[in-house]
Amino acid sequence: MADLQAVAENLIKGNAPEVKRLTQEAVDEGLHPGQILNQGLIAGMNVVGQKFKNNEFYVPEVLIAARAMHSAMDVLRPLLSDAGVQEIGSIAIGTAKGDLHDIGKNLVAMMLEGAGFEVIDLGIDVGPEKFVEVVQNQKVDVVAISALLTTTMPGMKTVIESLKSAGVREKVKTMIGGAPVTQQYADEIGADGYAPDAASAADKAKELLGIAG
Ligand code: B1M
Repeated sequence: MADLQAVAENLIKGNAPEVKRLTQEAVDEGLHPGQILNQGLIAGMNVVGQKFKNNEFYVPEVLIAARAMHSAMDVLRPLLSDAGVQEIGSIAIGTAKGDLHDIGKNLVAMMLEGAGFEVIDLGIDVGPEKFVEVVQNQKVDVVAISALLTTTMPGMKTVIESLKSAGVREKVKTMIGGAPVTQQYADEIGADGYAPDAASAADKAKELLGIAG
């Protein structure tokens, strides 16, 4: 039987082939991809984060765990997308300038895809000009910015200001998130929305666009 705890445990150990195999097994047994994501992969990654914080893990262990997570996401990504219906809106997402963390951003992107959004992933270390450019040149309903460092959070404000300067602020909704980000910060910088985790990010994006359910 699919064992999501084993998924989490192997992810913490950085055993990529086993994480991928167990993820595939869980999928084959019919578990919902969102459940595998939350109770297996995210649960494991949270422990990794905690261990990193407590200096029990160092950068290499964290990177190896992140690689295991990515390999399992190759299995889950298409299924999360399939769980969605027709695209309900378009979201440009990126990690703030100077910020190289992308695990949370990628999870948010996948949940958004799973909820039925078209996701334009701008990657990591995304400067304001890149956000402005995509809003000017493509159909974008929401600009979503992730930051994991207190030092890169101000970059989110710069994006919003740059959208204003370029005259496209009113064309889009903006939402932000990431471990150090709060609703209060979102209010302070004039972001339209904040979400604490990947699942609620999808709900928030729908709410911002007035999409029910
Ligand atoms: Co870094 N790192 N890191 N790191 N790293 C943190 C963030 C840190 C809290 C660790 C610590 O010290 N306790 C700390 C930040 C301190 C601070 O500013 N407050 C830190 C630091 C200091 C650094 C470096 C400066 C370390 C150094 O070099 N001395 C350096 C900076 C590099 C840079 O960005 N310029 C650095 C580097 C790295 C690695 C490269 C080794 C690696 C990143 C690998 C990668 O992403 N590809 C890494 C990692 C993995 C972490 C921790 C351990 C885990 C982050 C993670 O992936 N969490 C992290 C410690 C921690 O979080 N406890 C840490 C799992 C992920 C699922 O959660 O990203 O929070 P998270 O995403 C969640 C929510 O936040 C939310 O949904 C996600 C899923 O539920 N969310 C959104 C995220 N984005 C959202 C956007 C939304 C809505 C919700 O709307 C748009």
